[in-house]
Amino acid sequence: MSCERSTKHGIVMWMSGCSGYFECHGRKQEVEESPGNIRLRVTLTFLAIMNRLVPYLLFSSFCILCCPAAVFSAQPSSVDASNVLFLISDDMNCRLGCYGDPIAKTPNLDRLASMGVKFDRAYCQQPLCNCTRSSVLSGKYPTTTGVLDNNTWLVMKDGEKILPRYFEQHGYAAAEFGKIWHGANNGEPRSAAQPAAKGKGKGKGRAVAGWFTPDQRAEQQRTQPDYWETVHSPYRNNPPDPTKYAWANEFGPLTDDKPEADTVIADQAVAQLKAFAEQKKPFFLSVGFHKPHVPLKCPKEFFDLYDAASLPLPPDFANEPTGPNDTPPDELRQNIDLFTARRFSEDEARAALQAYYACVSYMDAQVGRVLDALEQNGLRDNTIIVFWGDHGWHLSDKGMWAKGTLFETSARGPLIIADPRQKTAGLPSARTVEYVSMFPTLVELCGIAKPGWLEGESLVPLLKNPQAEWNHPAFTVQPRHWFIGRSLRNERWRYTEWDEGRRGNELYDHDNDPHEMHNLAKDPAQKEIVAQFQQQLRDSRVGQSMRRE
Ligand SMILES: [Ca+2]
Repeated sequence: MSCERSTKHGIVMWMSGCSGYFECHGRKQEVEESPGNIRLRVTLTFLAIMNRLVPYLLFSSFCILCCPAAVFSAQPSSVDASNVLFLISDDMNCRLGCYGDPIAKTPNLDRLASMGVKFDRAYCQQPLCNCTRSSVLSGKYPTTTGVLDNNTWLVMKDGEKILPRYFEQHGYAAAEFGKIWHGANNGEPRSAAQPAAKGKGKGKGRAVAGWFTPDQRAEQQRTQPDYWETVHSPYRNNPPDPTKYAWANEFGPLTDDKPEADTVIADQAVAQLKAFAEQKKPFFLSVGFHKPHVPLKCPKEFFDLYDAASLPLPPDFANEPTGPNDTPPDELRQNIDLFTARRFSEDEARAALQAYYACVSYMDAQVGRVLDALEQNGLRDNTIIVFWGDHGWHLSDKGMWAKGTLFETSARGPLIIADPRQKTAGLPSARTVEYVSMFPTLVELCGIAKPGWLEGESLVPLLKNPQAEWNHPAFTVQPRHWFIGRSLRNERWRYTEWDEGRRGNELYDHDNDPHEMHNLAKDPAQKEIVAQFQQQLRDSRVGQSMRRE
């Protein structure tokens, strides 16, 4: 099909820069961008115009005529000429060849890992598209942005910039293809973001039905404490409606020759790299792939890489959401992505695993095309490459096919940073790092001043020495209804509290229990370490913000 299939799950998703899915799926009226809407924003600095007046005369004139505000708001600065290639995958966990998975066929991500530092313990700050992307792009924790679900806007304070816009402000050309954001969200400054609860959106960051500002969410929490009892949100732990997710449950090889969205996105990125090479100007290129997000469909050749019947199931496999002993009930969530609100068999799980791996390999192939284009255009030696999945994903472990839990599989994701100037290519780092650190890392690598609102720690010391001393745990949060689950991860332990402990806590020893099958929070032998983590969590930035009275 597919025109219908492509339109529904491919191009529309790509158009919106959003999976359009779950809480916004199917609302075509909410789509803000149009196909082929290449979001190229070029800001020429005064310095660049003077230095390269002749070759850029025509292009500068075009920009001045078409985008006077952007041109004149540019703030020339001293810019290191390092380019940035920012690659994102959607709903990808660490089942990759370079992360030690014996099944996954990911030659291109393996190649990228050999070019840089692979972070083996990298964690998103909230395992849900809108929240983790808003965190990375703003440089703030979700408990600071207040973006804690898939229908809340990121609203930056006036004067603050999201990551690619900050690079533009410092003389970079920027372009974005595919799913960078979730939905129409794009990090408008407060003065420009005026979303309303009702009305059709036209222009990003403005009125779109069903979306709210963080301030509006806070008001709802105060005045409508039973709001999530009546508004559908599986991530806030409302019962799922199976009829809404039939499209997500479909998986298998594509049966037509229509290009998948990620193929088109890679095409655009390849063309843009060629254009950037000809411009000879620093660039920040963001490329967001959709796979392996559901529906798990891709060309048959990628399914042929895997034999479903021989795929092993995880040791904590279960036929429906099932936690270890004493799991706080809020930790588990119902499945909606696959096997919506029903049990599944081992054979069904193996078939879905094959589809997941196939989509990973398909996306890997698109990454390979972009890496090849970087090489072919002579940009490899002066381009920093970042690859990250927006969060992890359960693959039948604990009976879930989902993100949105605070278990390791959901909170952990791939992160690879390749800086050609470093001498650490191919080395792994075992330190616990956070996705919110990407913003401060990139500005430091590129010689740009670190803005004051960033909350993450720069990873540059670990790029220089992946085994350097590092005393920063990783924090991940996930709300249920109006309360928040908060989790702390260091190199050995994961400690989690729901509603500041009122609704239970969890402690897992990863040295002895890598699949988190034994909750030790109530083990008398761990009393001291629980108290230590409890204090550390509550003293942290995510523990101090959005506290309940
Ligand atoms: Ca995602």
